[in-house]
Amino acid sequence: MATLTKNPNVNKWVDEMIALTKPDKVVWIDGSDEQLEALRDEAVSTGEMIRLNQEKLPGCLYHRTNPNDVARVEDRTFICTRTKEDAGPTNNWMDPKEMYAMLTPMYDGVMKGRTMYVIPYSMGPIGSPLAKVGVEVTDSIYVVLNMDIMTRVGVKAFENLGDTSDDFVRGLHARADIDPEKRYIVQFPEDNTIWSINSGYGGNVLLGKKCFALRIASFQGKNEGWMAEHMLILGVEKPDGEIKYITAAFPSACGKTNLAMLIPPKCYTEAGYKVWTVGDDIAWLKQGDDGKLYAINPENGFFGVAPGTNEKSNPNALHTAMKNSIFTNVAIDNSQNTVWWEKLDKNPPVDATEWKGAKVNGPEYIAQCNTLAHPNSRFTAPAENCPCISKEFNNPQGVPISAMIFGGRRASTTPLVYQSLDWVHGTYVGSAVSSETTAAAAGAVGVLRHDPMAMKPFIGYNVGDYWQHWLDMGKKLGDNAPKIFNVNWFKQDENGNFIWPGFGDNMRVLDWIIKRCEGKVDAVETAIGYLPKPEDINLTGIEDEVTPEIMDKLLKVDKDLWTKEIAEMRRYYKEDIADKGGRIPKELWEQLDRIEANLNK
Ligand code: GTP
Ligand code: SPV
Ligand code: MN
Repeated sequence: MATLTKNPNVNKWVDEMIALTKPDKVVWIDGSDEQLEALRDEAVSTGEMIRLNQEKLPGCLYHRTNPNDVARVEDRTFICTRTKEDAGPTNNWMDPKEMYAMLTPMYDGVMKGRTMYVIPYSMGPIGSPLAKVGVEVTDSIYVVLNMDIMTRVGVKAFENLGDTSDDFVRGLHARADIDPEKRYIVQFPEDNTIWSINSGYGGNVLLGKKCFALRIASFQGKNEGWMAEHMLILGVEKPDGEIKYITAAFPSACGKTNLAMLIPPKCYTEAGYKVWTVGDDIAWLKQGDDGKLYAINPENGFFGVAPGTNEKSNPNALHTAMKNSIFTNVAIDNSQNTVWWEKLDKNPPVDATEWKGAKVNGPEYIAQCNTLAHPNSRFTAPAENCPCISKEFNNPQGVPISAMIFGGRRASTTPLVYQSLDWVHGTYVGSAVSSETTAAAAGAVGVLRHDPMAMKPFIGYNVGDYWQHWLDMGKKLGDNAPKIFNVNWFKQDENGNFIWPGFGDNMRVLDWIIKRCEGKVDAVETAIGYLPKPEDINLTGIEDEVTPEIMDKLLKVDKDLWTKEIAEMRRYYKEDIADKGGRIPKELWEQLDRIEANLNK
């Protein structure tokens, strides 16, 4: 099939990829409904995808990945800059020449007997000055159909590129043998290039997402004066109609999709508050002509964690995924050919197919401590389905940001919410994010690890330079800089139960954050930042659950724990970052000194 663009840079690169991988057939994805429907039919006929109950789940498909291939693989993810120092201590690195030399034979002829799909796509609204173009070649229809939901795919994506520009990200993906020992997810930031092989799962292969929109884009953002962050974007509409926009960075599977689609408690909805979703995972941020910081969501859909999503926790996500969506590694309820996952409801299907494909008696199987759905099983759903999608979702200029939030899973130490003293301190707070690990990445779950700005797996260059870039952005923004906060929805009691109800009730914390931005509420200055006075968190309707004693625990700054926390940060900065080539700005060291001195006062 003929190429879809006159751009010689695109065509030359695609020809090179064809010569390397030697597919039997090449198909350019134009983005038309007919072409995509034909691909769905083909994937269903080969068994790659399963068509679900079309009455209950119209347009929905199911896909199961190899059980060895169910999450991002951070130990096999590389940033290949010319020098090791430029990749820095948080990334795996190899010399680009060596990496190309190692991978080229693996791709040689890898698509023989298969079809190569060439996917042009835009990250960001077509025509947006903040949008960027990518082209992914892949031998997976699953990738094509997911990219169609997650990005703006087809001929229209080339509009932004034009006929001569070379500014597009080149993504090469081949499934190969799904051999975990030969799996590589490799970014070459200086070449605008991504090579992925031996995986067929989500973030490893939907190259527009983490590989481009965070790893490559963070590198581009540093060079071009903007930011690519692992952040949701939401708008809080107040009773007077004004909408305040907030971003929040939490590590993978720590609540971004849930917060982005939050439904406020009754006392807020009745007063006229409403939350609108702009994005649930990634934000690209740039200073506007008026000096303020504006954010776009470069994505066009949601790749959300399925388990835990239900009519109570996140009805908006559930409804979003009820049509034209793809489900990966959830369970199938065979009696009606629908999907099920843990905590969807209290009635696991009796006649079930679990995520690995075995037919089981659901309840009995669960009783043996197995899960029907993989903990990192996901839905891929179009943003346009979302009942609370912001009317600014496609605004090419983005939305102005008033506050930025960091957070993570912390059983102790970190209070429910606090505000940083200023942008530099806020940058320190971001650098100090740590969180108990989840199933979103391969490896142990529940281990506390540092995850600066929730970007540890996604910073495409030296983490010290990344922190410097944050400081530089703050200088540029000056008085227009958003206020920076930290939250923790995951504080636990002695028995390991969460003491904050979370989900919709997180609105109560957003409310305080907005009032702080507007200068409408006081705070208590502590060594770690500004904390709410307990009476300033609205508990209407949950007074029984969140008693004054619990509120005390939620807002406590425990001197001993924080002294340990700061000591650990000092160790982290020195041993894990500075000693390993991380170029930490001196302003951040000074923050450590200041907090430590204040704790000892
Ligand atoms: P990625 O897509 O991996 O980047 O994840 P995410 O940050 O979007 O996380 P998501 O919103 O999908 O939430 C992941 C898990 O955290 C789910 O199991 C949720 O049920 C749980 N969760 C989300 N918000 C809260 C909360 O406020 N409190 C508690 N206790 N759990 C929450
Ligand atoms: C994450 O792990 O942060 C995700 C899912 O959003 S993935 O696209 O696989 O990275
Ligand atoms: Mn994510």
